[in-house]
Amino acid sequence: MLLLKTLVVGVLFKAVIQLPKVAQGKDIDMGRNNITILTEGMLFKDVTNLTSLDLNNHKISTISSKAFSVDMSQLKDIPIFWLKKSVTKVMVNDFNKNGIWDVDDCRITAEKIISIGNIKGAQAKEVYKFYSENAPMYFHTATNLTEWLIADLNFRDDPNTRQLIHDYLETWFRVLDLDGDGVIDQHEFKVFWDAYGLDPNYMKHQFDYIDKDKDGLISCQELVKVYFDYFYNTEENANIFWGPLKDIIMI
Ligand SMILES: [Ca+2]
Ligand SMILES: [Ca+2]
Ligand SMILES: [Ca+2]
Repeated sequence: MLLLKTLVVGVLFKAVIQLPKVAQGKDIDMGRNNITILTEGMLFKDVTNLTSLDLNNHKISTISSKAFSVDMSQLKDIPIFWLKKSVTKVMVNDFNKNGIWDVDDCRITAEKIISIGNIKGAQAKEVYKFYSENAPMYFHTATNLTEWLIADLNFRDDPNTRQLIHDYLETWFRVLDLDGDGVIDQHEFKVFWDAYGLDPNYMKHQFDYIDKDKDGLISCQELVKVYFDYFYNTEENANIFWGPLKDIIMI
């Protein structure tokens, strides 16, 4: 099995080097859940799952996990940085590992926030209520990542949703402001960061990135601004709202 993996990955490396469209991403790190995009049609997360590779067509035809596969033919005009951010947020939020960010994941998030934040009673109920409601329709209906991403993009581009998202974020801010003093401090931010299982090495970077006025606290306005940037901005920057971006390798 090990030999097969070595062989397949060796072939993949060769293919990556030979193909003209190599872009984005640094390398294929076997120890992490990286994402690979095939311009021909698929995106998936873990190269150790590859079982065969059709070199003539530059296609990987068999993978044991299709959790994060994406039909790129339907996402051709998507800026790659936005795609990276979007897939990263889905992977971070996909607690039940079905390849999309769905309402079940939202409920699991609530449980994690409540547990890690040691939240009790009525406040815990509020957290659960927030995460159980408010999800856009495609959190209920999307059946795969391609559908989810297209719906997310449409949701983003709908002029009517901007205010909705703004209101949603204000409510979310109050949920994350555990002691209700109107700001998110480092302890409260750590509850958020840990609940999503994000890499602790990047927490301070992102806290400081959100804390634009450098008073050591995150205001509602600061949080909304940075979340909006993550969702709407396609230009590359240092915003890692959902933790470090997953590597994407275009072949
Ligand atoms: Ca899920
Ligand atoms: Ca607070
Ligand atoms: Ca601040």
